[in-house]
Amino acid sequence: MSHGTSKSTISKVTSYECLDSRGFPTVSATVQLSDGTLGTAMVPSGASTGEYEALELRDGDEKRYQGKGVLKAVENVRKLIAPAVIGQEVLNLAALDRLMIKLDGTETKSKLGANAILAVSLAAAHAGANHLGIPLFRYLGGANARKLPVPLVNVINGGAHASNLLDFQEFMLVPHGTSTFFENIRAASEVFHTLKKNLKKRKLSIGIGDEGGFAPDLEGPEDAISTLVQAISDAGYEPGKEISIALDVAASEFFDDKKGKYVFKKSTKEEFSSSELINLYASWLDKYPLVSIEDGLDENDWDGWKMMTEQIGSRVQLVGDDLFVTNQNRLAMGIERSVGNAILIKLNQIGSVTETLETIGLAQENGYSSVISHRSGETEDTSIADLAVAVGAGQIKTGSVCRSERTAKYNRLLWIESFLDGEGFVEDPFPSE
Ligand code: 2PG
Ligand code: MG
Repeated sequence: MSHGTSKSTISKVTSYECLDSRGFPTVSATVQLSDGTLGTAMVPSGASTGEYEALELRDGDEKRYQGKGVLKAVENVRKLIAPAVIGQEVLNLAALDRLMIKLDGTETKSKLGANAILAVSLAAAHAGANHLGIPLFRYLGGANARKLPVPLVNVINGGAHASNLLDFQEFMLVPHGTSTFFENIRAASEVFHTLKKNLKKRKLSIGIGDEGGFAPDLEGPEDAISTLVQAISDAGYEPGKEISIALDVAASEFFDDKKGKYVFKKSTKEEFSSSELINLYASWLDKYPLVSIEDGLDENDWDGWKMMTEQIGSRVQLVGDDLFVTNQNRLAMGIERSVGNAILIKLNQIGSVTETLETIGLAQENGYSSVISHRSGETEDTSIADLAVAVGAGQIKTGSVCRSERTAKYNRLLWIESFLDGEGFVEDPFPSE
């Protein structure tokens, strides 16, 4: 049914260009309903984007924001999407998303822009929740949505997110030792501050990267990992039992197509084949409390991924980010080939709430874990915190415990936990025995 005039039909859609955490523009949209209810969202933006992501529409006009303006996407919301969705029922989010996908008509949302479509999709989800007077996590997840995620807290930044000598992009703390989000995030914060002291003692930089983690010139990935293990123990926690470590290698960023090798281009220029990198990871599994490796190999290295899954997939979570790009078809290819065992979920990689929920559903049906994720370019929008609880993902990756665009998500989770008033729970995804 469309073009009705019930209280929950869309009556107006507005959009504007706002700023993300790197100071570049991004799209915000507001959906208004016939009864006056509003819903607003802002979309994030990646730096180490996967080749197969939906298209983020940028103006390319060098006179504005160095070509990064999003006025075309904003105009697409106002001139093309708004007229199509006005009169639509907001509570049928799947139909609304499908309508926008059809209006776009391309595989990668390249006509309207995934940033334009997602802004409206997410704003509509908020409007629906607000119309019913319930929190977004309840709206998307139902009455029994109560599982709080374990956070993957990125405290050392490298790769495309920092101008230091680290080739790997993210070194994360995984506090999974308690049954509350509240205590787990405290553990991460205490280690973060201990790490800061330890880096200072070593006369290393305590300046931070794009996701709020430190960006010191450590000697390489293994130095970063052992530095984290040291900080965990120095803060009084037991590595592996209470706090473990996760990596986002973001290997596509340093895969050299011509050489067919992984090259540490920011540091030593060392070269690795897929199997050499896998051996390196395997050796770390023996030495360190490493529980999760994201994008350990390039997004097109399916054979390498297969080998990696066979060799270490039973010992560690292997997360596909650039590999799967939150896309059902890419994930289905992975499932078919038994590649990876977890998927990173980023709304803007696919460009609508409905498709994101469908991809999570496919992962869940096939025993793949889902890690809900921010982008390196973020805003104060906290929708992903609600999404994590709504689908009971069990894990969220949303940066360090500083910079407000990161802590906004943690604070929202703290709010959700307190709102649940004792009925929320954390399930340890990485029990130590
Ligand atoms: C990643 C993300 C988020 P970006 O690779 O997982 O941490 O980075 O948003 O730059 O793609
Ligand atoms: Mg990644």
